[in-house]
Amino acid sequence: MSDYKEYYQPPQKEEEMAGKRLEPGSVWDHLDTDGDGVITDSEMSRAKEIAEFEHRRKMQDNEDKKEDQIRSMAWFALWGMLLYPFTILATSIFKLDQASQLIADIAPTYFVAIAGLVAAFFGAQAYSKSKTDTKDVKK
Ligand SMILES: [Ca+2]
Repeated sequence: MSDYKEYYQPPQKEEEMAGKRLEPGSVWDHLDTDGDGVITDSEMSRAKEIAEFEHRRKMQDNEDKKEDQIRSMAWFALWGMLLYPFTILATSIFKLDQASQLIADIAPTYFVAIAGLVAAFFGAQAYSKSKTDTKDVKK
């Protein structure tokens, strides 16, 4: 027991006697949800849960927006593909022979590129769908 007394250092400052305190206007003030001036472990863990939930929701929102963006891009590409022959038709109707020739020259490259883009879109869709499906099964 004498060993214990040798190593034990009683708290010196008044602050240490009173326990840990937050500075006035601390950014962690909001963690004290019941306003009793004490941030308990449960208040801490609840704040952490809320933060994680909000983060998850924000990620889902972002994912949603990204999917919408990709979908509208795929539609735009498909419409471009559908309307491409009509631009050739229109330029030849308006006797813009050079323009229609140039557009026709670009066509092979354009169609391959768009087909690749659309294929990548459907591939990515199928891949992410299969991933979420297996996730659901695991649950
Ligand atoms: Ca509290």
